[in-house]
Amino acid sequence: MEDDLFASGHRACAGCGSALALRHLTKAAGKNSVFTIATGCMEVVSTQYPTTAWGVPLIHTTFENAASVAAGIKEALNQQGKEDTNVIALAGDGGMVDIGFRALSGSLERGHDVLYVCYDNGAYMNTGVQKSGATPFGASTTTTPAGKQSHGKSEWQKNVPFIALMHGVNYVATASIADLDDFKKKVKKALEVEGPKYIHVHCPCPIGWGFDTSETIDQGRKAVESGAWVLYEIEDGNFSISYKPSERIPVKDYLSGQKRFKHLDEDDVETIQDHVDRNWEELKKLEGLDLDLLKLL
Ligand SMILES: Cc1ncc(C[n+]2csc(CCOP(=O)(O)OP(=O)(O)O)c2C)c(N)n1
Ligand SMILES: [Mg+2]
Repeated sequence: MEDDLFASGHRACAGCGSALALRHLTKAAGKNSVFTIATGCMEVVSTQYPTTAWGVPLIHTTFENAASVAAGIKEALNQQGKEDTNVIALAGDGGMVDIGFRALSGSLERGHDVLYVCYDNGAYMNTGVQKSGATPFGASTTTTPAGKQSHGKSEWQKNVPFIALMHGVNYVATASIADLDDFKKKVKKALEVEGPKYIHVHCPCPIGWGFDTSETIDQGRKAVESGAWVLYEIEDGNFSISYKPSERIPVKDYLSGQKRFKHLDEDDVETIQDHVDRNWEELKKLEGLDLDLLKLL
């Protein structure tokens, strides 16, 4: 039995995909791990003094510097001869893709032996569902509200896994709470790799996305089955898709179950379907290619 190092009794909402991700991330990483966590839902729900859900050491950083603090911890542990302790920097999409991006980039560049994990619930959920660089196109958020003039967010997502790769990172992966075995396998594999590594895990949020709390896994699965979220890994520059649905379901089946997309008209859905199709075809072309090329200047 794996230890439960992110214990129940925390204050996450029912059906929280991010809490599930943390539970399995900590299980996969094991006891000999130190975490940093940026401000965000997962920190807020798990660390109210004098309680904690954490069975491993955790430092709550500011919103923007989970990656830098993790880098400092790693170097300090090395000085103490504790090279084999896993150091993991954790942040939400706001904290990793946007506001902590500079710290992430600097830490990746310096090459610290740290695993960076972004739990991506698609918006700044803790402060009331503001859009982030990871919010999908068309999603209604409190800062991209759908209405007469707006069909939700008008930009596509920022591709941080590939940006991480281009820093020279030797292990990059995407994951989803819809496939926890795949996620845990990737965490374990990443922790075996020397140097920086990056995992981006897709975590449906019932409150921000607008679906019933019983549907979290189902929403995550529909994202993967439609190709709206693609599971892949890049090991030493070798790209591979981790799961290929025998037949992708229409992206409409994924979008239609969520209130954040309910305003989309047929043209919007077609635009998203075209984008998903193109993304899928382009990613398939990368299989078998050596993406080390992307790391060269
Ligand atoms: C510099 C700074 N700006 C803004 C905030 C307010 N703030 C706290 S949590 C949060 C949202 C976090 O979003 P994300 O990283 O996506 O995590 P989530 O809450 O979605 O889990 C914001 C904006 C802050 N704490 N510090
Ligand atoms: Mg978020």
